[in-house]
Amino acid sequence: TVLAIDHVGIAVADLDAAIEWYASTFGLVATHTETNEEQGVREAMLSAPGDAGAAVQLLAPLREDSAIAKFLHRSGPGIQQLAYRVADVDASCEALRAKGLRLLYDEPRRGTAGSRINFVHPKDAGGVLVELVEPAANH
Ligand code: CMX
Repeated sequence: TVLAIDHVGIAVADLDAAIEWYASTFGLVATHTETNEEQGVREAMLSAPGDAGAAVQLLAPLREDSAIAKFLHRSGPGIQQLAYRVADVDASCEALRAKGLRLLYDEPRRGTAGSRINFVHPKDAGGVLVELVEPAANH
């Protein structure tokens, strides 16, 4: 069961330039930045000041062979993923597998701020790369 829309992920070429652009254009504030070597990204979570709702996640590639670098080469900058927050990512993956959807990883991997994540293949989710996020606070 989905608890909330956690974030929308946007692929960008230059993280610092994008953080500055979102701040000066829309007034969004970076609340967290992080490097995730396994995912090959530098990332930032942005929110409107005082808003605890869904975040905008900026994703910049660390390496040419990363998913974000491939996305940028194919599609250019833009929305790369939609992330749903779930209470139990293992249970959610099992339920979706039982419906015949392909999950990208056999076991959840580490996402933002120690969360546990997995992805539904975009071809099984209406053309949208869907991320499932179990926040770290649940452990
Ligand atoms: N959204 C929608 N469709 C996408 C997509 C995306 N982000 N990425 C690829 N696709 C489409 C492609 O256009 C392609 O469609 P066609 O066959 O019609 O051309 C199809 O999916 C399959 O493409 P592919 O070349 O087989 O697969 P890719 O090598 O592009 O990999 C994916 C796609 C989703 C498996 C890969 O991006 C992946 O493993 N993603 C998960 C990890 C990730 O995105 N990490 C970065 C974020 C980290 C984080 O959030 O913490």
